[in-house]
Amino acid sequence: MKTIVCRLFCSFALLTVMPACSGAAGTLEGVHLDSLKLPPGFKIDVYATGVTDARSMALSPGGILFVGTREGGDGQVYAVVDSNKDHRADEVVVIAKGLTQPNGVAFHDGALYVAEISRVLRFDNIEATFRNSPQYTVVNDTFPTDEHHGWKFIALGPDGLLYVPVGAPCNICLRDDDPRYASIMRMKPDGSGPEVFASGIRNTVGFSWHPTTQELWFTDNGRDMLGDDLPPDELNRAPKAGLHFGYPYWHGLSIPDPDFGEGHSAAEYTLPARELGPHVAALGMRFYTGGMFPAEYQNQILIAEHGSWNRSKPIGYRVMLVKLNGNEAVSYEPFAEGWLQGSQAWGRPVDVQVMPDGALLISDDRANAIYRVTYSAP
Ligand SMILES: [Ca+2]
Ligand SMILES: [Ca+2]
Repeated sequence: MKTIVCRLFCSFALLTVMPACSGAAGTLEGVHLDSLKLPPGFKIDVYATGVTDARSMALSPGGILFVGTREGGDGQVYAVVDSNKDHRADEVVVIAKGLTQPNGVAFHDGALYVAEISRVLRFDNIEATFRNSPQYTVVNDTFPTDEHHGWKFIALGPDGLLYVPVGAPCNICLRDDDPRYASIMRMKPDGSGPEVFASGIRNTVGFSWHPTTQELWFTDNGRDMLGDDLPPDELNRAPKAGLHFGYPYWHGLSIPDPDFGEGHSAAEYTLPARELGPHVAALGMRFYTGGMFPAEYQNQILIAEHGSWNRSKPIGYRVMLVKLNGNEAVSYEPFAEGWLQGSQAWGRPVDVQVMPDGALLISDDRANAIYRVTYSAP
């Protein structure tokens, strides 16, 4: 593997195509910050550009942002580095390439974990080695190889286990020949002991654990081809192992699947904590745990919506805020929007990441950018 270092900002060689140093961030090619709307007091800026196919994010203790990709590049994983600590990236380093849809990234015990479709890799001591063609160890290569919903979000749970979802290899199908399909699995970080943690999940590409209850919350993408407004995407809560979340039999709170739902009822399944918009493609989600945003945001959920394709009028392409009252998800409202203009979207949010200073990063795999949202009282 060859390490490629791309110096993004303040590089004279790139000034002509990336005039980031001018401070006129709204004019960056393909990025239209001026069209983005957030609540009063919030500001959005560019953290990094040129991050081709920026997908899931994971932050190291030293502040290096690792970013996975799906299919828009060369199977690469990035380290995005803010060397001078001015809250804007100075370098985007390709630490690996040629991987198979390495969407998932997680940091644990000095190592970066990367999930391809069927393998989980570990790059040891990555903060010290990321510039020097780091080698990896394959910790598990036994996941299904299906490309359909095969790309993964991964994260370390409070139980010290690595959570690895396996999507349904289809739009809608029953694959009870292999209980790993349409599940969230978990295993020891060394790759041993994989087990199904939760089932009946079509395709989750974002999850996180509540900061105080330590319970897993996750997004799930609803099936396609049931019309513009059915079914909803979902925000789910899994307080324990062994729950079934409905797929392919049951969608949202109350929708039996036309092909698989007959003879089933809502009572058989763990229903979503909140129905999200139809076809919005709810992906990355995090609890806001920083100290910068107003107190009302504390421990609330921010969800990146990648945006619809299976709908006559597009929706999504935004970051939503879900407020909780205990375990009840009591509201669902736009937090950052404007990537969708009319029927055209210039950007597609994929993941969100709370930074140590309380700012929120948002990745975008269409504008190939990472944004930084800050707050100061108006
Ligand atoms: Ca910087
Ligand atoms: Ca469900």
